[in-house]
Amino acid sequence: MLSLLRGCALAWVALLLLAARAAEARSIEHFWDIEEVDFSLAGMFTRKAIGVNGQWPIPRVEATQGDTLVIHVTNKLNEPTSLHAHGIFQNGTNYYDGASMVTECGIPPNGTFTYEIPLQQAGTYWIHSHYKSQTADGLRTPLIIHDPNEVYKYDEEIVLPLEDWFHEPASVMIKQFRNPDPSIRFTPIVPYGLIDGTCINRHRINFSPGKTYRIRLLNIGASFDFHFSIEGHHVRLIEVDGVMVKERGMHGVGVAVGQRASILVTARNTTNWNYMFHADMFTDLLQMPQYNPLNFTGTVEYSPTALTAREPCATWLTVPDLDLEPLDGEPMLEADRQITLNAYSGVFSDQTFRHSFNNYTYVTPRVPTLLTALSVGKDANKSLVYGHQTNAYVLRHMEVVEVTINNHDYYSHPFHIHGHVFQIIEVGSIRSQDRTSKMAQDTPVKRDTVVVHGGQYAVIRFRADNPGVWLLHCHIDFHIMLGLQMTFIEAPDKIQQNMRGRLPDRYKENCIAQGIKTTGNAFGNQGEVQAEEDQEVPTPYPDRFESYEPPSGWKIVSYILGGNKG
Ligand SMILES: *[C@@H]1O[C@H](CO)[C@@H](O)[C@H](O)[C@H]1NC(C)=O
Ligand SMILES: *[C@@H]1O[C@H](CO)[C@@H](O)[C@H](O)[C@H]1NC(C)=O
Ligand SMILES: *[C@@H]1O[C@H](CO)[C@@H](O)[C@H](O)[C@H]1NC(C)=O
Ligand SMILES: *[C@@H]1O[C@H](CO)[C@@H](O)[C@H](O)[C@H]1NC(C)=O
Ligand SMILES: *[C@@H]1O[C@H](CO)[C@@H](O)[C@H](O)[C@H]1NC(C)=O
Ligand SMILES: *[C@@H]1O[C@H](CO)[C@@H](O)[C@H](O)[C@H]1NC(C)=O
Ligand SMILES: [Cu+2]
Repeated sequence: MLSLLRGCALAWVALLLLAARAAEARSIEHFWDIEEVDFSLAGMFTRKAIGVNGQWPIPRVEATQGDTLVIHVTNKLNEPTSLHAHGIFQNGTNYYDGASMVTECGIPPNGTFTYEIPLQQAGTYWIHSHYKSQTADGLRTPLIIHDPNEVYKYDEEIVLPLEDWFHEPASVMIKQFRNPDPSIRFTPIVPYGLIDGTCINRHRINFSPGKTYRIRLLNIGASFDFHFSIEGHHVRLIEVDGVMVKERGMHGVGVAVGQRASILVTARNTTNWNYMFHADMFTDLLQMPQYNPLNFTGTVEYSPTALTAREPCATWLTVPDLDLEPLDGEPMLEADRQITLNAYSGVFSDQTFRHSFNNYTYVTPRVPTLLTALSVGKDANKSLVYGHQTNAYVLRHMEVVEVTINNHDYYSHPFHIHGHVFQIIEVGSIRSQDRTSKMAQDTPVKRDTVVVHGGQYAVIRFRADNPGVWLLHCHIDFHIMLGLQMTFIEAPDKIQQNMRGRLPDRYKENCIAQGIKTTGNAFGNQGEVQAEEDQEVPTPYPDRFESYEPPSGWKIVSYILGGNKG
């Protein structure tokens, strides 16, 4: 009785504290010197990583919903940099979205910039560079935003950032991936699997008997999918990409690059045994099936002296997006407008291998797209002022946009949108021989990153309720670099009304320091971009495009993963 009373009293105190905290709206301030550091992986090999204040991995950022995250950046690299808060809506603060040459010019070497990001959402997010492939070289860390009124009950929280880590810097690998010769392009690359900068097999998760843990899984890597499970334990999925969902029992959870998931796991009641956790990595790029997946295991430790029980469970399941329901119960949106994006890859006219949407391979404009939208007046409504190669679509304020993404490649792509979550409406196959498809329920799940497997399509919908310039791209770093990216210009009239004259300090100075124009179309000129201006841009070679039919000898990871094929 006494302990029950004390329990209640404690709960009340906690509630009062939380209420006080929510009202406070704190500012979470960080000072980040972004610089290269030597990172030595378990004494095995050392290479440069892009770290912060001399450290890698970069310490994670924690905040509470309602806080403002303030990061003062000094760029100590010898190239530009930027920071993107992945999954954060940046509603009214598009200029802090961090997409280099899209929403800002990038922070030049020796330059500074302060991001001031209102955190209106709660959940599991991350921060990473959006300049070239600096994410792959390590400029990435989780951003955990606590909800003062958390719906699910748990005792403790464990954050597991899963990441692939390579022998070579990304710039070297990208040269390889651009090679038109498939035998060079697909030379196997075998990455390490890390959690928070340590090898997965050295990682220990400590469990106390009977406690319930919220494990936040984040794939903050550059390229590969992870599948996480714990032997001898069931997991309950409660969050995907910051969206709370109705609890769903699972054997394990898959997270593709850019995706996050929270699971609840209740520990066993005794400390007699330890268990293994799996973080298996599915490596689409590997031509050697015997290495796929790369099976990584670590330890769930109840007691340092206990032996490890084995209860293998060999099934890999992706997250069944179409069966999930968001807790907010938002009904399926009715589409006002349809856009189809065909993802193709192949050798382009410049003799490099590239990715494309509708045959446009993304090439960064000479003027950041947001500055074009702000400076060209009524022309901001015309998609061609943003250039051909940004693949820009101008959206009307508040319209519901339906995007069908057809993946004509034979490997999967995790597609990510900025400034929004989208409902996942339908997933299916575009192969003529198996026209399967599956529709969402009345209240479709919302995410910011959806996996579309090779030869499959996904239909997504979102409301254009966030004026700004937002990218949609594959989150595989190497695919962004090869052009799998496009642009939404959402409500240009509202962008001009809301953001003109509100650009932060040093925003334009950072452009001028790099000789980047701050007005005009994608080339800094007047009016729509003419074909001549875009001349040097690569176009597809009709006869050298790849398709979703894989070369013989390939083992398709998508089939193993199952996707909607169950
Ligand atoms: C940055 O500043 C350092 C020290 O002041 C200087 O040595 C270096 O040349 C500068 N680099 C650039 C790119 O301006
Ligand atoms: C642990 O013990 C509690 C209370 O005896 C029981 O309710 C619970 O089901 C047990 N949990 C497991 C995982 O065995
Ligand atoms: C990983 O485990 C699966 C299932 O046991 C197996 O088929 C696969 O070959 C393993 N991968 C490696 C690289 O050993
Ligand atoms: C084009 O601009 C007008 C006002 O200048 C606006 O009413 C209209 O909605 C715009 N169209 C789009 C697609 O934004
Ligand atoms: C942005 O803010 C507006 C006005 O407060 C709101 O109507 C809209 O839903 C918000 N959009 C997003 C994506 O947060
Ligand atoms: C893209 O180019 C390929 C090869 O030229 C062609 O087969 C395909 O129809 C084109 N797709 C679109 C959407 O234009
Ligand atoms: Cu991709």
